Amino acid sequence: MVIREFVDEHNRKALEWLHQDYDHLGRQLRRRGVDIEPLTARAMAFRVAVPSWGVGTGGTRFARFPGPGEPRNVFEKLDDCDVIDKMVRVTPGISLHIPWDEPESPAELKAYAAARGLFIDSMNSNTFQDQPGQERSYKFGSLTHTDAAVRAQAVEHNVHCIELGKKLGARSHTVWIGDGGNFPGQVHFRRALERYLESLRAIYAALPDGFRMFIEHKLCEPAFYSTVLNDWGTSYYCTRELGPKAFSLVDLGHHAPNVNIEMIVARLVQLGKLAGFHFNDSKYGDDDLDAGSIKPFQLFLVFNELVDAELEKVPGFDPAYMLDQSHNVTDPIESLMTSAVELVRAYVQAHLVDRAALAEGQERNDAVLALATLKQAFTTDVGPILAMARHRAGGAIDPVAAYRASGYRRTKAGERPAVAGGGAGIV
Ligand code: RM4
Ligand code: MN
Ligand code: MN
Repeated sequence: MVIREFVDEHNRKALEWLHQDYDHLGRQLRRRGVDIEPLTARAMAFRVAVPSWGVGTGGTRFARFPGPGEPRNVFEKLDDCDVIDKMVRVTPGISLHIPWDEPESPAELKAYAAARGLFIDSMNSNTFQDQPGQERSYKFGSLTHTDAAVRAQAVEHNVHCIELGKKLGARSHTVWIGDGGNFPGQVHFRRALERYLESLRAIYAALPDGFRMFIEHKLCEPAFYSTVLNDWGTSYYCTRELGPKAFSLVDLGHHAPNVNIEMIVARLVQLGKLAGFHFNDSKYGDDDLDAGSIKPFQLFLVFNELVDAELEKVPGFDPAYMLDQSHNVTDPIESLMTSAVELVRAYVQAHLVDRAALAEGQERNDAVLALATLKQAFTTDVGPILAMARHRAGGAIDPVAAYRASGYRRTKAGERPAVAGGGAGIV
């Protein structure tokens, strides 16, 4: 299966129209005093990591409906990630989940990724499930468990992830915990947080130079009454207590509906503790939908804050962009490509914001001018810029159409008969 051939064939058909659209948009932007070429260069330079667990089909609390040709091990997951990157050209980094992706030989896995132009970007620990043969259970928590022996086991697993990450060339380790309470009174809030910090300190001590630790808050799920790391403020407190290698990660699906996430982003930027993102979208909870599918304006506003910080050169500003999705009803490859494209869209649109006009609106308390300035950028169809960027980088002008035409999923359905427990999907 030579993906490149399908991309080229598809692009040949679409290229003439793309040139027309791109030239037209270029003329429109020039009238606004904007040069299209630097925007295209920015679109080409954007990067977001793909989650290994995202290339499998997820499920709900009720059922999982496996899709055809799902990857059955980490190598097959990388094959799917490779297709995504060949199409969209912005996703060479991969986030791994341990032990779902535990390699027998880290060197072999690293080489397998490198041979495809991919690399392991980030590690994720899993202390929200019990693994076969595991000595102590996480049923009542892991890093915050009342039993010190369970906490030690969870710490050890995280240290193992960091050690493995070093061998794989990863640059960060993300800790998300399922710890919390289902009933009022079940968990002593203050003591649980103290235990959490104590465990995190032990993990933090294992970080090599240049390796960052991200902690990820979540307001509910799997425990529905309370979680230990419930919000960004608690997360900020913990990362500040831990030290300069600890940062607070924002997963867009981990907040209550209507929370002003772009403002949380601005706060964490200002406080020097923004780790980066798990991008996805949601209507009610941790829905893990494709980025920008429910609230594209929110996604744009998040990027507006990020680009503002980038242009202002805020010291230490270096966020890690990662996707974190689970797909119940779509082909995971199509969903992940779509999300990656939507992020580049929001990023380029945020670069279109007339910052001088916005500042003027803010200084003069002119809310109409300020909002209109943002809306002008948000309503500009930057599709031709994104498509041209992909084309110039050797990717697909229309990734989903090219992928469908390639028959990749059909081929894999024949090659990969289903197995149980492939470590795909969930939450
Ligand atoms: C959690 C969280 C984590 C992810 C797990 C699978 O809700 O978003 O980032 O690793 O799900
Ligand atoms: Mn996440
Ligand atoms: Mn999540």
